[in-house]
Amino acid sequence: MSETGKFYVTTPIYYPSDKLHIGHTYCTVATDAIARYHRLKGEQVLFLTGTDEHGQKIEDKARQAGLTPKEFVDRIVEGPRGVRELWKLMNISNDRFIRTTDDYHVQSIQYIFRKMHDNGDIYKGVYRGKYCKPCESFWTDSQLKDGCCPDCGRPVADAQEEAYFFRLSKYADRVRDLLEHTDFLEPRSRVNEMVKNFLDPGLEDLCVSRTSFTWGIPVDFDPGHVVYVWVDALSNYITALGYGNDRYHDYDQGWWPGVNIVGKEIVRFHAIIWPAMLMSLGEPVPKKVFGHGWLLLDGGKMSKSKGNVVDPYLLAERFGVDALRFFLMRTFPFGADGSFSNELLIQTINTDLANDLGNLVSRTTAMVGKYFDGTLPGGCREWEQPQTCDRQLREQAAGLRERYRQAMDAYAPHRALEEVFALIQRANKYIDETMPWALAKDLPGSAPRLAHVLYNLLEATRLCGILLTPFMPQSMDKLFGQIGVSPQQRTWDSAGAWGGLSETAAVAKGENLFPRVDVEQALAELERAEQVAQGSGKPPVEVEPQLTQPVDFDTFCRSDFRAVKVKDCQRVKKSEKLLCFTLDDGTGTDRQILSGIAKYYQPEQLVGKTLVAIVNLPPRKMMGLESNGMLISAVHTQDGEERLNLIMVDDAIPAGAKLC
Ligand code: ME8
Repeated sequence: MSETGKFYVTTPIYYPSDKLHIGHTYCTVATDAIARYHRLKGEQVLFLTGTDEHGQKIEDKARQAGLTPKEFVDRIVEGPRGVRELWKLMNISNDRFIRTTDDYHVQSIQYIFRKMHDNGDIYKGVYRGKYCKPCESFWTDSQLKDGCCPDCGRPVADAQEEAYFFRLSKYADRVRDLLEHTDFLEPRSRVNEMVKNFLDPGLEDLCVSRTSFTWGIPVDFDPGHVVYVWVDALSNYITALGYGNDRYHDYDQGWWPGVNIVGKEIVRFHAIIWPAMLMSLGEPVPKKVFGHGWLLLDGGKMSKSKGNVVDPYLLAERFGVDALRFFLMRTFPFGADGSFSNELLIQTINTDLANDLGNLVSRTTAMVGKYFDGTLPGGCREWEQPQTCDRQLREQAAGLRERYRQAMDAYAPHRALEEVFALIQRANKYIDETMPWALAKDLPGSAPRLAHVLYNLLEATRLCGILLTPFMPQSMDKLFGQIGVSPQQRTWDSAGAWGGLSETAAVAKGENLFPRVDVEQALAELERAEQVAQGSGKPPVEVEPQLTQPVDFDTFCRSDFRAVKVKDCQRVKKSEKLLCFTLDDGTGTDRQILSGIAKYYQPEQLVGKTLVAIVNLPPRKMMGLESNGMLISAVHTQDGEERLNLIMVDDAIPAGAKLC
């Protein structure tokens, strides 16, 4: 049966300090698959992601880039190849995207801070301790590892300033109870880490405001202070529902508590500070915090500073979005660390997608086409004397949805996929056992048995397709098209029983869903693409697509292009766009051309330059002035902005020279 009810799930909100890498993508894809799974079951889902945009690190980076912090984060969040574009590319189905610079969030944070202050949980004191700037984390001496930040291993700095403190210590017992006696935090191994590393040594009160930088949310009753970035960031999970603001009203509609999916290094914030904040506010703690593992590269966590970032754009463009999504979920047990490599990615695509799933689909659809013209005869669903292999296939399929459900509910998408692939492998074995091509030799007498075998294969494929949809939505849509599955036959309910596919579905072998990847070639291509991306360090340039319609040669030759030298250039009064050029075109009479390029050039820059113009266009009037020709320039788009450059030629080319 479909499930009803509300399911609210979140990813962490990402720091827009650098480009996102495949590790960030891992977490978002996993949360997306979980959200899609709950939607498939018929639940109402609210899926939140976003960006965490305040803090000293961002302020410093913006300064280095010569931008204001807001301009800096806008670029990374909204700009080309930014955060939003990446999630769109990866087909992430978030219902909401929060930026901590959004006005409603700012309003809520001030409300939250004030509320905790007014109830006596926030007080003023002096902060003395160590601060790790890259991690935006305060540490006590006892928490440091070899005098350095225990998270990133980098040096920490002494810090002392007037600050507000949150009475975290007051909530130590309740948090311990929550961790030890409920299944609030999973996997369970993370509970032991929290208890041993943070609760057993004793929880100290937490410094929750700063005065030494300004890029944060001001404490409204003491504006010299900005709210500690983690208090600001963690609250996003409720401010995005409308807690403390009027923008949304979902908090009051029963969407909280939800499930927070996070990486293991930020479990500390989510499993200790976050529930304590909620307790102070008198609000329920999350239903669950799930701390997934890291994707490692060469044994270390991916990070830009280590120079081993793997660009999700390049990987998705080379291998396909669904193949990348699938690989991330299939290969790495969600709660544990895993070693990422391009070889492993290609191997998974070739083995699971091209060989197992791809072959099952292409062989089955090809045989239905070849032996039955794409439509099986009615009555093929059942067979009066099922053979052992028929029974085994159906039995394995029968329990699949339940095994898959258990795995997904335990936040083990890798296990859910393992179950689906076990059926795919069983179905491929069924082809070898039943040998449809041998049955086809005895047609038409063998038609009923052959049709039954092919029906079983289509039906097993349909069931797998439904359960793979949360992981590879676009490809499964194509697959359903090929095996003739209607929308009613793609539902969770219909995945629970054998025989949902209509016997006479229209089957059509289509494009190869998952082409095999040539390992050597793909690795070489990837390396080149990575070199280009890193070498330029800039977002790629976009140019207009080339016209394909030919122009006949004589027409082209009638265009008269000449070198022209700029004698004078002025802005046209009352026009923001136009420059008026006086040009030497070699005829001895000045030529006047108007060009809409004022936004790209100062007039005085152009005097004395030799440009290219087409000189035999009919005269045109603009702003009361006559223009005789057109200057030629090159246009492209970069950083989302259109750029224009006039074509300038060597001074050795005299005014009036014909260009051909
Ligand atoms: O932590 N493998 O943001 P963030 C797996 N703004 N996951 C990885 C990873 C890797 N190699 N690298 C990063 C923050 N992640 C805060 C969150 S939430 C209120 C505030 C995961 O951009 C990481 O574990 O540094 C985290 O869950 C997420 O990416 C965002 O990291």
